[in-house]
Amino acid sequence: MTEVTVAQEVLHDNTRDAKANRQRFDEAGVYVLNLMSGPGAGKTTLLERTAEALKARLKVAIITGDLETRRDADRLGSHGIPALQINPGGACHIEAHQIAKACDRLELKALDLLIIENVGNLVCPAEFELGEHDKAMILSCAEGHDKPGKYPLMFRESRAMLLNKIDLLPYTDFDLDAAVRDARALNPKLEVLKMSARTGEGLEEWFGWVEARCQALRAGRSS
Ligand SMILES: Nc1nc2c(ncn2[C@@H]2O[C@H](COP(=O)(O)OP(=O)(O)OP(=O)(O)O)[C@@H](O)[C@H]2O)c(=O)[nH]1
Ligand SMILES: [Mg+2]
Repeated sequence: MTEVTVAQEVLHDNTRDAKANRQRFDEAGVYVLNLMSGPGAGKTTLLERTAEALKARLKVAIITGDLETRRDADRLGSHGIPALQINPGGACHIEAHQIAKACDRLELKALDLLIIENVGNLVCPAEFELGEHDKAMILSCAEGHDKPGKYPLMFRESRAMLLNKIDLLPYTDFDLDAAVRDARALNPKLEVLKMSARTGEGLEEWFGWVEARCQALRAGRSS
């Protein structure tokens, strides 16, 4: 069997598992967001702040993919929400069957919002559907504005691009307008939110975005 055939079969199985996950999420009425980025763009930091801000209004849980440690799950769990860790076994992304297994440990029906923090990687996570309602990605101002053209799939697949670490703009040569222009050239519908998970700038708009997506699912307007 060739390498190409094996890769196609893996993707085929993943798509089947993702469909089953999606059915389960819809039956439970929980909105599921797959958050992706390169390593260190600020996923866990943003999710810590998101959990703090939304937990009084929404029942939130987070599943995080960490290759080697429990650090992210420990950080997230310290905010009083269920935070489960998936160790993707050396792979550079989370797969749908791993989400299914993690969900066996959650009471999905009791949740409003489930966020998946994918493995830090700008390429592979975008190739694997998890059954989520939306994908969002973080591009941080410390990574370079050339990333949309270099790693196009994640920008194409995402509903929203979160431009994080804007507090660092004065210290970098990051060109915000160029990043947005190049990302929207790949995905004209891409929603863009600018923020700093450190200073809190822009976070209210992000919290509002997440709440609005949860409400849209409840109202049957998730697509
Ligand atoms: N200056 C600044 N630093 C930030 C911001 N958001 C996150 N950081 C810092 O960036 C580093 C990485 O943040 P994490 O939240 O761990 O990033 P991550 O995307 O979860 O990382 P991985 O899970 O390893 O891919 C930490 O030192 C954070 O404190 C921000 O908005 N501004
Ligand atoms: Mg993290």
